[in-house]
Amino acid sequence: MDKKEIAEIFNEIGQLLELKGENPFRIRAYYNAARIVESLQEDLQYLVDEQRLTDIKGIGNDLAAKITEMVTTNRLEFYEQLKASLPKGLLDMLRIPGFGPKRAKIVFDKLKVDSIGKLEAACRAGKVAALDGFGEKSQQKIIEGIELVRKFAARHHIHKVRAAAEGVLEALRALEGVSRASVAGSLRRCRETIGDADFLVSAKPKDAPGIIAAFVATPGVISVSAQGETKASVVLKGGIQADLRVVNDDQFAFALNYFTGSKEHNIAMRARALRLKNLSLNEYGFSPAAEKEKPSLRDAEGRGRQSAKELGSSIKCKTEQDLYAALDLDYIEPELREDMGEIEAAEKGLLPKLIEKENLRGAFHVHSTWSDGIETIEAMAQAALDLGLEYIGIADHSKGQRQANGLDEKRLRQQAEEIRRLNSKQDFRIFFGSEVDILPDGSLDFDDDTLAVCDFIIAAVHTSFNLPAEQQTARICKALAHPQVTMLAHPTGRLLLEREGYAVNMSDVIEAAARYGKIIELNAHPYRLDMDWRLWKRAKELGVKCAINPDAHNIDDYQSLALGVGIARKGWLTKADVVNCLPLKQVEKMLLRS
Ligand code: DGT
Ligand code: CA
Ligand code: CA
Repeated sequence: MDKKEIAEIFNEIGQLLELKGENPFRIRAYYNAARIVESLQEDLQYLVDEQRLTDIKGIGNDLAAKITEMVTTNRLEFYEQLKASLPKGLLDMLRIPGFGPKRAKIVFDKLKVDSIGKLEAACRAGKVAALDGFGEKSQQKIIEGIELVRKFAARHHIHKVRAAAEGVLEALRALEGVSRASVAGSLRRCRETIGDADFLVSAKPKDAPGIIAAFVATPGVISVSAQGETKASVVLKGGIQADLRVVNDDQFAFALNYFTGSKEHNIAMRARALRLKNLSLNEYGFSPAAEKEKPSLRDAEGRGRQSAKELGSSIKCKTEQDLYAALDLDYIEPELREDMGEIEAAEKGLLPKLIEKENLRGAFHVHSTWSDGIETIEAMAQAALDLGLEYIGIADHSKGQRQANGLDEKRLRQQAEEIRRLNSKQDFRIFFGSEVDILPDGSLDFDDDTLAVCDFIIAAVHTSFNLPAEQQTARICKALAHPQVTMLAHPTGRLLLEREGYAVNMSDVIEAAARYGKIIELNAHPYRLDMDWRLWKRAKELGVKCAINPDAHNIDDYQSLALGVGIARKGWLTKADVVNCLPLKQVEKMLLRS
């Protein structure tokens, strides 16, 4: 088990103990342990081997023994027993937003409710509202929360699926007889959430069954849903569904294109093949279109498959590049294949040269121990330097964020001093910023003199999510109009698969950013990916710049920058559109000007 998995189990133990009404100190110790383990920099295996776990603050003998057990045996007996001692549905209920262990315990104790289904029934019968400390409003919230859980149940955050898919892909590539292997589907297109992971492999037909058999036995596969000669569906660790197809190598480019999708992109491609070349296109290849196929798009979708099998492919395409070229198109990167104008642009040679991970030169929106980050400024700077970056922008919370240890005016000035000191003794540049709360009326959490201490200001909504859209929009636009604001943080406040963003008119916000020359953040945290990729094309047209921000609270969080780049690519952005692709000198100039 790795750090993340162990941290998750400690968190769950905390919740299970809360459900049992255990001693709060004992509960807190597990939540703390989860945080500590997740942010550990050292290798766990090493700490276990050297028996040095107890050197870590907050890890005593008992926790050390549990971590050792998990690292060495991949399970934790204590946790298994604890889980077995409570109804499983009780834990499921904790996935309902805003419904924690304390509330779960009450409905369990008072109403014998031990599953989401029973909870919903109890709410609909008005029994939950009647409980002490609940009321009509929270009952309604729970019903809405259950609907959200259902809506989101079948999808996963992309970083989780990526992590699970990496190992599978590696295992596939290592198999005997495999010539090429790739992920496909929404994972390859870098969608923000993923329904299932799709894998594609090319091999000789005689090797296909062996490859399928090896796939379903890959470590990380927890159950097999379907298994045939050339395809299989499984469930990976974390409940992630995955599909594998095996095709001949001369079909690979076609199959990769088809299974990468999107479905809408495929339909447009097929229509183009038919219209322009009188060819039928499907996952096996091109073939001459049958006479009856020509009339309509709908027919093209339905009948292509059959005729290709009958006729065999007539144009060879080794790669997807060849396939697009055969349709007189520039190569279209997977991230763009959403039928949002990419085919027209590829036809005219107007596709942008998309930003790449290597283009990033720095990162704004980095937290430190001064607010709710877990590393010092110096450690965050060093880690960024190690990643090859030239600068970071520290932006801890402002005073309104009391629970996040936000800085007041005095501490902000002290932090400015500290950063000046750090900058004077190293080559690496730390810009001094603040993630300043936008108050409900659109004013900022600091006065202008205080704001002026900073090199840059990230304005952020963290409160009053329930304002009517018009008011929320006006609030944000007013903050953007403030001369000292540099950029807007996570514009909708959404938490993917957990909470919808607040109601806000994003096209007004984008226009305001354009009017006032303000940057919009692409918050790269895998739960946010906010501003949404669908909106960047419009922002770019209006000249609004993007900052791909890690919103880093620990060193690992810098990894999300790569995901941010994927989403920026999905939004058609080039390195010229992204301010943290600028070299240090130009960032200095940009911040001085604003
Ligand atoms: P997901 O799994 O919901 O996140 O999204 P995808 O895009 O991975 O969808 P999935 O796994 O159902 O199918 C993978 C790709 O296969 C999809 O992107 C396009 C292609 N595909 C699936 N069904 C159809 C279809 O009915 N027509 C066409 N043209 N393509 C399809
Ligand atoms: Ca999929
Ligand atoms: Ca699939």
